[in-house]
Amino acid sequence: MWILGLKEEFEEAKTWVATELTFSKNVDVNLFESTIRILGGLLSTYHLTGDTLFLDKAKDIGSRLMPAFNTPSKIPYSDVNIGKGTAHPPRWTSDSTVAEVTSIQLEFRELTRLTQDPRYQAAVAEVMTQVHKLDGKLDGLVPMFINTNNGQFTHQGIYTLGARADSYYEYLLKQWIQGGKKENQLLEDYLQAIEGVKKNLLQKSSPNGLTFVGEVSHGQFSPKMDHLVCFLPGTLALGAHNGLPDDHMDLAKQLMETCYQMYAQMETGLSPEIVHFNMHQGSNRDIDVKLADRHNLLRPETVESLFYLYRFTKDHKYQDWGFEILQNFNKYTKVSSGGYTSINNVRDPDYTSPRDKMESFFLGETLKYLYLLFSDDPNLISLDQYVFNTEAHPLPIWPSTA
Ligand code: DMJ
Repeated sequence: MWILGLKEEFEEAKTWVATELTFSKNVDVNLFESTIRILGGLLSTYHLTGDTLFLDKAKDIGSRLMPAFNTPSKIPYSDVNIGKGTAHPPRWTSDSTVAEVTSIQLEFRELTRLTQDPRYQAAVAEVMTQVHKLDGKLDGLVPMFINTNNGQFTHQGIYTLGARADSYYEYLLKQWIQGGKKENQLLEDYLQAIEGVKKNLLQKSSPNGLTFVGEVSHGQFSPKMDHLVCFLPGTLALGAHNGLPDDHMDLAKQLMETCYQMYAQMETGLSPEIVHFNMHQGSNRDIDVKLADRHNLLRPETVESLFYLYRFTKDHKYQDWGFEILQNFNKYTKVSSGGYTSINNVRDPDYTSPRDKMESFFLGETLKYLYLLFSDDPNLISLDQYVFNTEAHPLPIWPSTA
């Protein structure tokens, strides 16, 4: 609301935060989701407005999430009771998700900088140090699960840039940027991972030669790509903007085209959750969608990447693609009583099968990135001053102390 200039609505929401938002509740929350959405949102709003109400609330939720790190390995549990101060893994396992434990760092590091309490940063830095040293990576690519008792990767052998691993890669680069590009280990792990992507996961589809990022499962390549992977063009472009190799930008542009095609080639012009690319000579279409994968959850990754690509290249085709996507969200997911909904089927314009569910990331990310994509003001959340957390909440790049 603040970024979009909705000042009246913002004041109303602020009153709600001041009078209604309380975290002393006997409720289990997910550490990752609460960090990126609530802690990240509060920290960001504090920076944009300068209002200490939001910092106080950020400190409150941040400290209530800390019991998650009390594990034998110091790799955090997935769930915390923010009222009782107890934490636990999901009922069926003692594993946590790799993307979840490695995508809370921007927020807790910032909380330490603002509060001067070193415990937040120390807890999340310990996770990065351990993950850096672990065996079981494939050329810098990480498995999807990590055990909270022994700190080792589990269910090894599957490598993806999609669900459960995605934002590990995003936060390597973004922590390096947040900290003023000094933490070399983060940069090295990021660069190695991108080489790992090129070597193991990158292929071209048939007949049109779209570059895509597949998965490796126990040594076998699978041409499966989650919509979640579409964060990667934006992240690669951000890296190139920060001095990383030019070929990262070339790859960003190729993958951006592919992510756009995941929308454009569907009957509704909206991407499904997962696609499979054809690699056989003579296939007549590049993209297949399995019945179970035809849903669209209003996810942000493609429009997020379009925003980065437009900011850095000024090529208007990225705005045009984003506008097409927005029009299709309006056509197929807008609800007459207000709001938008996830749909079950992007392949049938006459039977999209609405779910009656709108994820908060549609407002926090998808619409915010579309707004920023259509703005021609490079200073509206300058990418040289801010780094977006994985829920699209801008946090400041730390001022240089040198
Ligand atoms: C968001 O919560 C974040 O962007 C996360 O990194 C991935 N999943 C959703 C959006 O798709």
